[in-house]
Amino acid sequence: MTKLNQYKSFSTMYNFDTGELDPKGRVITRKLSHMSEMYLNQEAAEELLKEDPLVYEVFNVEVPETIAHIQHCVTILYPGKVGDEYFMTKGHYHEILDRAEIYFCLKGKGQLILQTKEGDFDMIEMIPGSVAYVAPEWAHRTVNTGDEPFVFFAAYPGDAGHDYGGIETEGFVKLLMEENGQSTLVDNPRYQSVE
Ligand code: S6P
Ligand code: ZN
Repeated sequence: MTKLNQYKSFSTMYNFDTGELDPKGRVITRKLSHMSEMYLNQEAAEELLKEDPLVYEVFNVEVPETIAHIQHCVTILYPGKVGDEYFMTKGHYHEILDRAEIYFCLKGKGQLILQTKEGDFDMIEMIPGSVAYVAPEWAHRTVNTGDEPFVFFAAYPGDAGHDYGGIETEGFVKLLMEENGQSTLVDNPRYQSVE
């Protein structure tokens, strides 16, 4: 007699026009008020908080958070700036630090900012078609450097989890700002090693 498998396969539909998933799954909505203290120019953040714009949304396909599964989701990061600093995701390490991730850019353009707890830093350009590999132990944040929504698909081990810890208070070692119409990396004066 055939034994029934405990798992079920399924698909989700990506909408190429809206960038959303159908079904939407577990939706995370981050407005400026959820992360305004992460931007360098606090005066500009205060001013923009009057409107409290939507910075990004994540559509998470719901699968169990165990190593047997693969979490996957789509992020829509809207265009905008706080002062000269582009709209960005909070950024995180994985709670289980050595869990890698794959990002696939579908729409718009941006940069994937990466760093390790040892202080290594890296940046990968994301345009439609870019498939980026976030290696184990690297924190990752995306930044929208364009003027349309930057949309990417991500997949990572089911048990990875998210650690926002030090990044929420100190940010990344470098910030991506617009200077004379060009995206430019600058040292983050608030950053100290999280070690
Ligand atoms: C999850 C993956 C992405 C981000 C999303 C929002 O491991 O890296 O789905 O969660 O882009 O970023 P953040 O930093 O607010 O979780
Ligand atoms: Zn991640």
